[in-house]
Amino acid sequence: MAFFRTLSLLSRNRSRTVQPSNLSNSVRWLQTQTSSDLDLHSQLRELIPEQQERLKKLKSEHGKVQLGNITVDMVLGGMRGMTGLLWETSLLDPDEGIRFRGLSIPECQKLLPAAKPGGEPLPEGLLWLLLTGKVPSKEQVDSLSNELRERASVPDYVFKTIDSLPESAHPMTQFAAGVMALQGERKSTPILVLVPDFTTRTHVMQVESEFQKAYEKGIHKSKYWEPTYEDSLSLIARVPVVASYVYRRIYKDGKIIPLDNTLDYGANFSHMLGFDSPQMQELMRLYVTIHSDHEGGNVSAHTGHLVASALSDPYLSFAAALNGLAGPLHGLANQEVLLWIKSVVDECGENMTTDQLKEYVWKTLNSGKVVPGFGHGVLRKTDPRYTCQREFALKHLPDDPLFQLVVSKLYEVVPPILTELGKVKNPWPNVDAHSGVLLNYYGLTEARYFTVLFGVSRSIGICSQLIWDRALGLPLERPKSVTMDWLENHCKKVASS
Ligand code: CMX
Repeated sequence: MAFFRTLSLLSRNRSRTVQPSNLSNSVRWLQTQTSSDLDLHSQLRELIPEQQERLKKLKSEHGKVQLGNITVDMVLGGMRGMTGLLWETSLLDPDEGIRFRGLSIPECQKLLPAAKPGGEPLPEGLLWLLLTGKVPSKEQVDSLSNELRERASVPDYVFKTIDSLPESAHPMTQFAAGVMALQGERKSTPILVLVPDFTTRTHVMQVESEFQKAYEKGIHKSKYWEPTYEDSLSLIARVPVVASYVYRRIYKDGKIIPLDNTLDYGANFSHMLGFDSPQMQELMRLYVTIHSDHEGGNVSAHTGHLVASALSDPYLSFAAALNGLAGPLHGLANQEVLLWIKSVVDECGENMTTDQLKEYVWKTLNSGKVVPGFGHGVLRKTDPRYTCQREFALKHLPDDPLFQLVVSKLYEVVPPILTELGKVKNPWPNVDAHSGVLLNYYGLTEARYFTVLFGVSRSIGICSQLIWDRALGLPLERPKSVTMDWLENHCKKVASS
């Protein structure tokens, strides 16, 4: 096989089975699988035919079953409440929050292998879970860690692409440019091209993407998932290297720290950024795990999925997803929260009174801004990703003044004010309300960088689903749009009938 998958079958080991109360169907079907090798790719190869059959049956037996009615409100309201996407890796319940292949965050913390007993889950374990629906053994996770390290080499032209941007460019811009460059070319094969003056010159035009190479050669659609798997695993392996390059370039005088061949994914990312304390490594494992996936409709996941539906390769699709993540109503809220909290402290002091904080929240709202870190498009309760970060803080930094401000004062003050507005559907904190405070405590104080961390984590969820998109042969996404004229006429017709 032309692909450069390097993991060998090291030993035989049976997967752990799990018995949480409400396992989803996806986890249940996968528990019945008996394959026990350490190779993720072989496991997927076994699982895919069964899921293809499942989808076929769903289409043929239940294709005409209705899932709801689309209203004008939904069309005008950003498609809220419209069920319109298949997304296998996770499902978001408005009250309970996210479940990864049926497992809640506390269940993942309990069941997924950790670096040491009782520690936070290793993100590689979550990747295995998202891809296979099985809780992996520690040996499987170690094997995947090893594979990701082996895939983590980043060609020099990626760094040159980033270097061609001004250092003042937003870290997300530099990161997304680096990811786009990853799709580029490793071995140059000059080809002749015609230029406008009708002369010819040599030009290099090849891609790193295994999917694109295979597509150009004419791969059969039933095999699309294989090069997509190769690209996805390589992309997931490489994004921490690109992301930490951006960080060190902007904030640490370009002093780059290479990958450590003894560390797992989360710890290595922390290490390459320049943070080697065991607690920061644990935080990074938790951070990467909980930010990875949030079902399919959020802007970054949906963008990645949409772009990939045109058979764009994983690098192109994920770079597009990052550009969506960089918006302040989505992933940029990660940075906005800390900047906002710092501006509150600057104005009111660390020992601000509740009344001063209320006044600042109202000032924010009255100036037409949102309070970052609160509200959600789907969730209707406090985000469990917020809660688990709060628990981490209670364990490791209970006396940190910013943590005190976030958990006690903001939690007390903001939800009643947002409720008073009368239009906010969820006044409770989301994932972004907490993460910046934790990172800041461990010395990662550069808030403008935070969304890049979110982006690294999202590669795991978006690429896992992308592999399944290809395996299941999901089609080009192309919903129908209408004009206001069309809607008005339609409503008139409905009223008259
Ligand atoms: N502060 C002020 N107003 C808010 C608000 C907040 N935190 N959350 C919602 N609202 C407003 C909306 O702007 C909207 O106002 P208009 O009708 O005037 O446009 C109204 O309340 C209704 O919005 P909604 O249905 O409750 O929420 P949406 O699904 O439209 O938006 C979200 C969801 C996340 C964009 C919104 O809650 C928000 O802007 N929050 C702050 C930014 C943030 O934290 N984003 C991160 C979300 C998590 C993530 O993706 O990372």
